[in-house]
Amino acid sequence: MTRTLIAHLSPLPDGPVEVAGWVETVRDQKKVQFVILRDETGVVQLVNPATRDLGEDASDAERSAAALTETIGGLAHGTMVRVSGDLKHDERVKLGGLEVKIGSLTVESEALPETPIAEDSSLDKRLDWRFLDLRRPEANLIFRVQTTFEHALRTYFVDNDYIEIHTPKLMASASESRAELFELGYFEGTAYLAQSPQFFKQMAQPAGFGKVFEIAPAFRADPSFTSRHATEFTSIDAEISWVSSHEDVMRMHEEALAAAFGAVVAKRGAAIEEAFGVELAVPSVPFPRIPLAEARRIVAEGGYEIPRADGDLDPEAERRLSAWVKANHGSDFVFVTDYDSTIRPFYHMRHEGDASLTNSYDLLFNGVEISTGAQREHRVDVLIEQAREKGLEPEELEFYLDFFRYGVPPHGGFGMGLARVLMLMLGLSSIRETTYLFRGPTRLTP
Ligand code: AMO
Repeated sequence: MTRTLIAHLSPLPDGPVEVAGWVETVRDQKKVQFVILRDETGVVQLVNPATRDLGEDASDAERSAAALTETIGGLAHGTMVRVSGDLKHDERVKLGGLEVKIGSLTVESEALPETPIAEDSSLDKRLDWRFLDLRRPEANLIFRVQTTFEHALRTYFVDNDYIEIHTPKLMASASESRAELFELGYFEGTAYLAQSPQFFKQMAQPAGFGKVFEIAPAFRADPSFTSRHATEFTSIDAEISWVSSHEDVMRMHEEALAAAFGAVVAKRGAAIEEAFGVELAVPSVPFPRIPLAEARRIVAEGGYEIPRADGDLDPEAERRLSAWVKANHGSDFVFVTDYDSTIRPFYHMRHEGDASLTNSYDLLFNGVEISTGAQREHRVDVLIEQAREKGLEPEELEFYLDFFRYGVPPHGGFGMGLARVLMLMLGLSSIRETTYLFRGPTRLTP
């Protein structure tokens, strides 16, 4: 008989079934035993009439029933078992109105009797035992939501004629700030882990690919221990040709997000509300757009002083701006646009006629930055000048600068952290919860 997933038991008629999963609890009573069995889809109650204290003249059937009783009585939490039995619908059973009467039970893999984590374990301890932590249905749901979200994004990109690319994660130079660069020995020389597919997704533009996307790891040697930073994270990147400004990028970005949220709400909305108490809505587009200068004003008028008046919004300012946007525009999302060129990388295009501002944006969702996007500078002479201004040596960037010497369409794109989107979507407090295996300054295992 083939195994039935626990969530698929309910519509089946009473009769023989096989289920498999891990033991949550055993209630071993004198005359009857109950096992709560969980698999990746749900829980079901198993029942076995106990057979004990056999006399000398017990039959073979009685002896095997007694052996089954003993096995069940000794099952530790987490033990993986396969069970054949009889499904019976019974309204009196609190757990889903059904139970399986055990016919035979095979222990496939025993668990040690003491589970190393409990419900009240610290997040760090849970991450030490991530494979056990992930057995929680809420944790399982996070990654089902992630799957739906990513799938919907991919569908959006594919339906809109994007090409999916896979760019190398070993690089000869930095692509973002040099301060956050992982360096590693590479035969006789040095290589760096890609901080972003920035240069290579841009390369797809002179390559004539038009629209590209990538969902892949990015690495940052960021020593911080905040709830939103990891040293390795999954980055969702897109880059498109023939944009007139960052407005074209934002339009594509919000459309992709609305489509992906739509899919998550439709497929997982009810489960999300039940597990996390979050009533997820499909965001309406366009998202509000607020130039950074105005965002700073709004935050200042609200009584908060940004640490560096000409710098980026800090986390508190992001929270305050998002609260203002929610109150005044009813949106959980906001594009903060037109960043000063002093706080943007050399490859961002600057405003025509005002080089102090860039054609760029950050996207905030529920108070936290989830993405950066921009139109890129595609005029090679301007690009070289901007690189020099940022203290970069054009010689180090020759391979990148070559992309702009043989014809390149105006282009732009964005990078977005997957774990951050999920954290904010589900109202969780750290990307450690929404990353399958978190990597930080002091965490390289499991
Ligand atoms: P940026 O550096 O702003 O832009 O990164 C884009 C998005 O990636 C996520 N992110 C991170 N997530 C977890 N841990 C980190 N250490 C981390 N660093 C970044 C955030 C962030 O908004 N090349 C540009 C994008 C572009 O212009 O296309 C870039 O990488 O969600």
